[in-house]
Amino acid sequence: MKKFALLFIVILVVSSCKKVTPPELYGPVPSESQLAWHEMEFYMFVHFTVNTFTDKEWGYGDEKEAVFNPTELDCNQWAKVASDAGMKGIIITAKHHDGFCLWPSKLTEHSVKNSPWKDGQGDVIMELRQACDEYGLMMGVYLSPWDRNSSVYGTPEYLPYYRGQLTELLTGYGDIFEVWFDGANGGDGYYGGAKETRKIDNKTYYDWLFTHVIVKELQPNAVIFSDAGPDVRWVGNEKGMGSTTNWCLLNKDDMYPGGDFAGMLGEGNEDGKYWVPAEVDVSIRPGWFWHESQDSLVRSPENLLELYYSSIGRNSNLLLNVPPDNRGLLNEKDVESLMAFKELLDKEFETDLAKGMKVAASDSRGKDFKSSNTVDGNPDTYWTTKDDVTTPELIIDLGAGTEVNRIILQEYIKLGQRVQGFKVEALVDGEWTQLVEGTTIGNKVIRKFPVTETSKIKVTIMKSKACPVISNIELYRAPGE
Ligand code: FUL
Repeated sequence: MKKFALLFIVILVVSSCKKVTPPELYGPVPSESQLAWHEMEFYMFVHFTVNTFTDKEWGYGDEKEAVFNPTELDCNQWAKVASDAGMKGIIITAKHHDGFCLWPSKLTEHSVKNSPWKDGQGDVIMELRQACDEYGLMMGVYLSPWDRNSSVYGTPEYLPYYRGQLTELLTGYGDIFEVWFDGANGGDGYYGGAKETRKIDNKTYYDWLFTHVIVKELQPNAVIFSDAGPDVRWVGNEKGMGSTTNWCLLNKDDMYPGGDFAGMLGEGNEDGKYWVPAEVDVSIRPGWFWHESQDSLVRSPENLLELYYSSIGRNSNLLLNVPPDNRGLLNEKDVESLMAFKELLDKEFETDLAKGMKVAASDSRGKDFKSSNTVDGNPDTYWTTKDDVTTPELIIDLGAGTEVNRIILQEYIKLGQRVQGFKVEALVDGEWTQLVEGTTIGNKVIRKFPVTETSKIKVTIMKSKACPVISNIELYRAPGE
């Protein structure tokens, strides 16, 4: 009998020491550079070129270099504003469709080197690099594939030119976090004086795969953006609207920049073969470039907050364009609005009411994966269940009755995007009342609901491709009703 008891104790000890393993990866997962990109969340787009001085959105390509003459250009001001607004980087139009280069490219005369600005000795990209370093921001570059200035655009000769410019940017200016390839391609232009329409085949002309190899070789940590990835995809609109169902997954094999896919880019593909999350690009003004006539049309702080919810709150990153004016400064109107927006944002998410609260779950995989990991403020810990459990629920005990009206949910995306449906309820007068219902979560969703006083919040995963893996839940009482 004693022997049996001993054996039983040994089995008990051995089994309790046996390490419970994390769930297997499910489907495509993000690369290291994509994970770093997800953490960037919010960054600035800077549209700046000859258009800033000619009052155009698309320069024809015949603009004289002499028009580029900012009187007070100050990249430190751009970087300070970006940083004060809570942004983590700046992506600049090193060359827009007009072909004018903001750096002294050796491959063309159409650049700052022939402008009066700093007597042709200036380099906007270098100044931005230094400013980004000063303010702890990442830097990214936009290099328009379409070049309305180049005489060789539309011929095979253009490709070495384009790639040569890309190489200058990716070798001369430190670490680049994102390389932005625009889908707008081909049409009429100056083309070295030819002044004609040149159409290219978006699918074949640029031989994108080869260009991607160059980027990966020169900047292994950078992500590549285009309509079709390969690392980050366009959200499919320029209105600031992420999709409420938003898979970080995409079947991109037959896709290319400038193709006719906008309609499906918002949602991505539930069964996508690649991890290609969405980025929302939108301007703080009606245009992408500065126009004096639009100084009165800058988005309000409240509108910027709505953009935050419809992008970052929908599992996307937000690339907000703030174009410098013809002095080379972010305009007072834009700065004022951005700073007021940041104040609103800070008030919105002032105190996380779920942090450190007691949590109970219908299932857990073991102590390393316990439900309280969702409220520990540590992005590296998570709650998950046994493999065969895909619809668990979790209850956060807020103690006393507490007013709440916002919830943040995050999956631990290193193990893949899994959740297909969820709901959030509150215990009100002894009954569970539904606050929110949703489909995907992914890296992050933020949802609003009417102010509700409750002592308990229940999150139910209604449908998941595999056992859900939730890293973070936050609750807030934002100002207002
Ligand atoms: C578009 C361009 O044509 C616009 O000028 C702007 O740069 C926007 C971000 O992308 O395709």
